[in-house]
Amino acid sequence: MTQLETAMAILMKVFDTYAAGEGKPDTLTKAEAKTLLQKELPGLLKAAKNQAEVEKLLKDLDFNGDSEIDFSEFVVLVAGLTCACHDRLAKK
Ligand SMILES: [Ca+2]
Ligand SMILES: [Ca+2]
Repeated sequence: MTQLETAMAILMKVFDTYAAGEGKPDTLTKAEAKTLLQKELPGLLKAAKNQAEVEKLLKDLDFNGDSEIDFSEFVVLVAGLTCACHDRLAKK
């Protein structure tokens, strides 16, 4: 696989691993989403000032309002963070 294909496969694997924890196997409940953020994006959680900000982030991610994060909603988060990091690196 190419590097980008590998990156996409990892993205799917990470999501599936955490989504399988409880409830539906193809979506993240709030608890699953929090675990994913804690384990995979600790820097983002550190950047959030408090618990309320984390809650708001999770709520904002849930575009269709079903209280779960599906893969497309998760990808929006990753894409947004990737853009933010890329902008920062590009400016250096
Ligand atoms: Ca689940
Ligand atoms: Ca949702």
